[in-house]
Amino acid sequence: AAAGGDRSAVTVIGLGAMGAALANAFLDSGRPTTVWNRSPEKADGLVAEGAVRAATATEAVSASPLVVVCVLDYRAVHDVLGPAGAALSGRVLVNLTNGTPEQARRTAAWAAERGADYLDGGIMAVPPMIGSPESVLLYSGSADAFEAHRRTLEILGTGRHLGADAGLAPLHDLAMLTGAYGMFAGFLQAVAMVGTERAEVAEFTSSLLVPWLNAMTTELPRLAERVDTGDHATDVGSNLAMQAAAFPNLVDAAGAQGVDAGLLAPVRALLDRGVAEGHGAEELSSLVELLRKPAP
Ligand code: FVH
Repeated sequence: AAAGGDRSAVTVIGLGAMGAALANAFLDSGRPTTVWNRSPEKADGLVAEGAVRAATATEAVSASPLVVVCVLDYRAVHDVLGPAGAALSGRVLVNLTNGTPEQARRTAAWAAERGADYLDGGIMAVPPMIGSPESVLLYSGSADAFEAHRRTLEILGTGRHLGADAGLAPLHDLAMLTGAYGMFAGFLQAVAMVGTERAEVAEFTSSLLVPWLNAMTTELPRLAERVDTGDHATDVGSNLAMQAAAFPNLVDAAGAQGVDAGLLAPVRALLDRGVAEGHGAEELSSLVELLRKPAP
């Protein structure tokens, strides 16, 4: 079949929680799917569903025009693909392993030396979401390879190609994970604190915390516009000086409840620095300028 056509074959290397979900999605949509994993028994369920088990990573690479790799880290990518390098020639390698922009760029150069087109990818989903439109996958690298295999890649979820620089997908992936970890850190701190006075935190989370966080996320596009324009004049009456004055209460109350306030310390320090450097009358968005100019 033509690359990207309805029946074009695909290889999946790495069958951990995510790799197995990727292979399952290809199989469910009827694609001839070859799989390989360092621990071969992880392929058993997929083989029972119709996948072809490759004996080696090189055999797996050789089986399909499109090779998807999803292993723990980039060291594992190179452990697995190092011996298979020559077999990559003329194929498209899609690396969905989490890593840094620099690792992606180096791997793109490594793939190019072996005659392969390269796409780096960031999966913005957990394994059960794979195959649904809510699963978003960020790609960067060869635009031609993305277009050629778009229909196959969109089996996994909604695909977004961000540009020719292979580092762009991991940059955006890590930025989005940073946002998510900020939210999770806030959740952990909030329930640790309120849980000192409540028998459970589930009702607090669903009836109070989640609606509050949802309301706060509606502020983000407005703050992002401030970042883009560099105009941080406040129009909502929540300037940095007010926030810096109130923030110690979060720290003190946590401490008084016997809860570690360590997660809050860097935010407090950043607010204080914003005020000290003359941004007290401005919006929270002005702190981005400070983050881009780390304190000495
Ligand atoms: N699971 C998730 O929720 C997230 C969602 C977003 C994307 N991440 C990234 O996806 C990569 C794979 O994650 P995973 O969830 O599949 O991870 P594990 O279940 O721990 O499976 C790890 C696989 O990597 C293989 N592996 C590890 N080291 C080596 C190596 N040196 N040589 C060859 N293979 C290696 C491992 O093989 P085995 O232990 O079964 O033999 C698994 O196949 C990851 O980058 C996430 O950040 C997932």
